[in-house]
Amino acid sequence: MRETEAEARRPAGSPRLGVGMVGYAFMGAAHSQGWRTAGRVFDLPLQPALAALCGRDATAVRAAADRMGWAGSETDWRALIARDDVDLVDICTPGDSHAEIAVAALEAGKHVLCEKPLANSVEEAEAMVAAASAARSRGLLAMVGFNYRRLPAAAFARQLVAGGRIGDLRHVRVTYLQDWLTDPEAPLTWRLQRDRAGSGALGDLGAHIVDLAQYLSGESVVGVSALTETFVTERPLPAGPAGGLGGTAAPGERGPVTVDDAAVFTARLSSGALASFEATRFAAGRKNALTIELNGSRGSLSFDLERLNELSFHDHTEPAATAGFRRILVTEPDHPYLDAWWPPGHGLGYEHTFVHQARDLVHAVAEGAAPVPTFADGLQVQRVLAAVEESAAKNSVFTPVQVSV
Ligand code: SOE
Repeated sequence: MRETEAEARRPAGSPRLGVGMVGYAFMGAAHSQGWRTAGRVFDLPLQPALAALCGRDATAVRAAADRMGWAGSETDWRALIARDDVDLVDICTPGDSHAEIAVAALEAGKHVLCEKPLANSVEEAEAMVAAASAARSRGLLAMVGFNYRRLPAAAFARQLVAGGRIGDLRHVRVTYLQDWLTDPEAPLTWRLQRDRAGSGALGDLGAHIVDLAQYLSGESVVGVSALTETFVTERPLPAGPAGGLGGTAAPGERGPVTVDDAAVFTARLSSGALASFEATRFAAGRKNALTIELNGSRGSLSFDLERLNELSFHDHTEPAATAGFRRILVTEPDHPYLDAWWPPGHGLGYEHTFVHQARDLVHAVAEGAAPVPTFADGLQVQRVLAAVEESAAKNSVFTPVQVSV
């Protein structure tokens, strides 16, 4: 097998994979958890070493590095990607810096993991795909972080669909609902600014459900018809850097929200199946509610992230009198990822998706195999997001209904 640039730098026989990460807020914490835990739970061909964490504020990044288990810290991502002890760069920053960091890291001879959505535009995503394919010939790998593929129930659903258990696909029905913007006084964080985030609920939540729908079905979205809305167009500025979703508002000054609050769209898939998608941050009471149902000629599958150790399966070939949705507890050692975890019934959670993501990427690096989802998969999702925005902007495709009251 050809020696990769990363392997060439590693002392002979050392099983180390040096990771450098940019960004340490919510996603950075989740990815750190993944890198820290993967090698302790799974038997990996390379041991992830948390080499250095990067952020602009020296004191804050050092404190975060200590808290999350990173050996070093940097305040400039260019210094991070130049480090000899970093083989792989993990990008957990807002979307406006994904393309620049990813392309530079690949050119510097590093493998790359980039948080979703891959970029803020199709053009940026295309540049990232081009950089990834040039780097591939030098033995370097690039992956986009759609972590929900790594839910055992989702990976298992994919196996069932691919194995023909639901037959020919007719419908995919997906929602991703959160409520952290319901309060009109919630602060204007970077996630509400188009120049930082690219889009709103569409890119943040819609990207996940488009990827999951395509992954589970094994198909691509080939066309969309969409509506988007910004319900609250102005918000108070944040009091300080907002790490998680909310943060505190500063009194007085306000600014414009420049992204969508919600996106609803229908789609046609490559087989002709019909799909519907809803992504919103205004579904009061829904915290992180992702549901997906697939209906086929032989059966149906249904998943709910709030019950993530379960998968519902209806086998339509069974006699009607006894058929019906049954709950599969996805905690058996035969289910994806679960042979390394707890005994049956002792379920997993959100954070484990990041452990599985790290595990899969480490295997890919060790084996020199392209890790999925690739940057090309991320670009395909980006194209769907762009089509949704284009459709929503074209009021002409929206047929108004006369209101008679
Ligand atoms: C915020 O809406 C968010 O943190 C997303 O950015 C993540 O991708 C998702 O996993 C949880 O919600």
